[in-house]
Amino acid sequence: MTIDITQLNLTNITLDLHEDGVLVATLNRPAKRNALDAVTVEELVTLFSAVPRAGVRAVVLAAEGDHFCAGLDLVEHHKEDRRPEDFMHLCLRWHEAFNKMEYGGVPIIAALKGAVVGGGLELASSAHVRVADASTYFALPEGQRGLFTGGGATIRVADLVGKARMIDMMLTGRVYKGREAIDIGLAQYLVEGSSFDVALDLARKAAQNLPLTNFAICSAISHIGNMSALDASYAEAVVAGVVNTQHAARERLEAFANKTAARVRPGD
Ligand code: 1HE
Repeated sequence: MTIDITQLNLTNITLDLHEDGVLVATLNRPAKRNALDAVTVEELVTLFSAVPRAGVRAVVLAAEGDHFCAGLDLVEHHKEDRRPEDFMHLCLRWHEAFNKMEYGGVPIIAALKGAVVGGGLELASSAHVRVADASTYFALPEGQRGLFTGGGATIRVADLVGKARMIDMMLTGRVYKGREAIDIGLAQYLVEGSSFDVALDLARKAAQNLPLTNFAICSAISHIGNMSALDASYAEAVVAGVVNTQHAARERLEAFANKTAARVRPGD
């Protein structure tokens, strides 16, 4: 059964489904710098549980206001005065949402700006492609707040930048931006204008790939990364067996064979 994604009843995330199957999902609590309260985390679970079953070809994850996301809602956390088990269960919901993103099989392109900090960086690192602009900066201020990461940074941020850089970010509050942030792997693109425009372009490109191919790119690579080399090579062969023989690819292969398909060329 295909889900009508536009029928989801969300308050903190707005949805705009384009005709080409690109879904623009926008964090919409700019007055709170898009901090992730428990409600927003549930909405992320709902959204990214539905996306793979809604015919969505690619997602742009964007944000209202000047900041992508200020991480955990610290005011809610303070007010709730949570017990260890309460916070552990909350973290499991963050993981539910972010695993749905990373392993869901639908390309997610994050349009970053301003603060991408703490849980905001955990959210961004669950997307498949990150686009930063001149205003974007990255940090893990948990160390200074008396907290620890709980939304997957020990897995995904460490994977992007390496363990030593992540530990330094947390111990010293180091902030990365601009070219340096790209060079260490926090984002793949640094743009002069709007990160949203470039993210949308990239999503449109990705949306033209066959869905089964995108499914493999946006789930198998992550799953295979969790395996031993022996199991990984087996899993890769099985995935390629399915993807590389899909009927829908025949047209593209024929176009290459009869020389009508675009050739791979370096860009400008
Ligand atoms: C918030 C939050 C928040 C802003 N939770 N309410 N995250 C942090 O340590 C980042 C904390 N936030 C900041 O450092 C700054 O707010 C920003 C750099 C993001 C933006 O600065 P600015 O000057 O534009 O805004 P502001 O004046 O600090 O905040 C504006 C409002 O947003 C204000 O609310 P108001 O009702 O008083 O107007 C702030 O309280 C609210 N706000 N950030 C709640 N984070 C699963 S574990 C994950 C662990 C973490 O993520 S630790 C959190 C790290």
